[in-house]
Amino acid sequence: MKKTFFLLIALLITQLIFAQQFVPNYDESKVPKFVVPDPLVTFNQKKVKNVKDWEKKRRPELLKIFTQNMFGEIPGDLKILSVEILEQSENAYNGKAKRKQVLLHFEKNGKKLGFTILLYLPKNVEKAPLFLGYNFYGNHTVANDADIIISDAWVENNPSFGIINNQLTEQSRGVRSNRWAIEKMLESGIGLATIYYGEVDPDKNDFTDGIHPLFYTDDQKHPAKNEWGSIAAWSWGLSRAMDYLVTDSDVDVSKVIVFGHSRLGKTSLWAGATDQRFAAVISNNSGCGGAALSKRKFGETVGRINTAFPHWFCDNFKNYNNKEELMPFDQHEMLALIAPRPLYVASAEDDQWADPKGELLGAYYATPVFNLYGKKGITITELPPVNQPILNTLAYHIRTGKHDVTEYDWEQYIKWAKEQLNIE
Ligand code: GTR
Repeated sequence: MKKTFFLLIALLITQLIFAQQFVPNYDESKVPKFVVPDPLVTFNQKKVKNVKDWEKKRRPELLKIFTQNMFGEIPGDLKILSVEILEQSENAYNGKAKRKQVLLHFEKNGKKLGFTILLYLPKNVEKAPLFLGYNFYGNHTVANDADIIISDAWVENNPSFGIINNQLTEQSRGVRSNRWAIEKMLESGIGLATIYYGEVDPDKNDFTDGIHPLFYTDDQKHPAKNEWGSIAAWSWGLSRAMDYLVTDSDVDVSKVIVFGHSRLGKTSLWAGATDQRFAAVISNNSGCGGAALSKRKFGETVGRINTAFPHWFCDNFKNYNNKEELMPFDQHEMLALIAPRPLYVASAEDDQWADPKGELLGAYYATPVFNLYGKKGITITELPPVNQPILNTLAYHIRTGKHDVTEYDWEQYIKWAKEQLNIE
């Protein structure tokens, strides 16, 4: 009895400490003073003077530090075993598109995994530029299209989409069509390739499913401290999708724009940083661990994200829980890894959790690297007026509204992508 009482008290105290630690700060005057690491000075204090220094010295050391301390190393190589065209049609999306559903098979150490890419390609374009991005609730949620195959992978329950028992059903067909301006893309001569992220790695703190176990040796149950979390696994999946796309004669592989929202925006940034075949990158409301500077500790923080989602990053990243000031890097340097390729960072006014100002500053402090290549970036340190995009190579906007992907966002992305990648 006494023991239970003390245990309860201990539990209460731990919870209180936890709650206090993670009260998010939304007050600009309480943002701590911090030093922004200079992307153009190496860890040995050598000034990066030109593109060569950047590409030969600084970029590789930054890529390494993000890999080892944040997203995690991929423990080996794995190529597509086989490609299976599950379905295709010359007459999809009210006759405006070709559709393909392509299943990629993988196998390693006797274990298997497969994920399906849904492609809509504009009919009147011989080799189409593409937006490539993950969806949160299955390919069949992105359009009201009866022919999209429903995934049987694990999914987070969402009763408002009719998702119970962690299973996708017919009920959720088209429920996320508002987040994908497919019509607008097709009219602009750009296609869409999308994948349900849960097929690559289910979004839960469980490393016995998804892609991770294919790389385990013996009775391993978890990646090592410096090895990949789920975000690196998802971005690995985008690179494997790219491996397929380069073989698809309907696609212009020099114009694949990797896109993602929120956790999947963190993913698109990491995919763009690690795989230079992506011609451009879009981060929609990616926030903490994405485009926002961690050292500001505004909204979601490193400690909070690593506690709520312990599987997203590698375990080494937890060393910086509530110790952002000790980080020898910050998110602007991840954005800089994408230079000189076009990069769009987008925020939403009511999405303070993702720290819009921190996202703007991420772009601002990445800009010197873009400038090194003669490309324009972001030169302001105060948020611009809402709905007034800055469409440079490194682009930024803050729109009205909440954490979401809207028609407005897509209008900007399409306009910018067309300009940046010379899409007719
Ligand atoms: C939130 C998380 C954010 C963001 C978001 C999302 O709960 O704290 O970092 O990733 O989820 O992915 O929708």
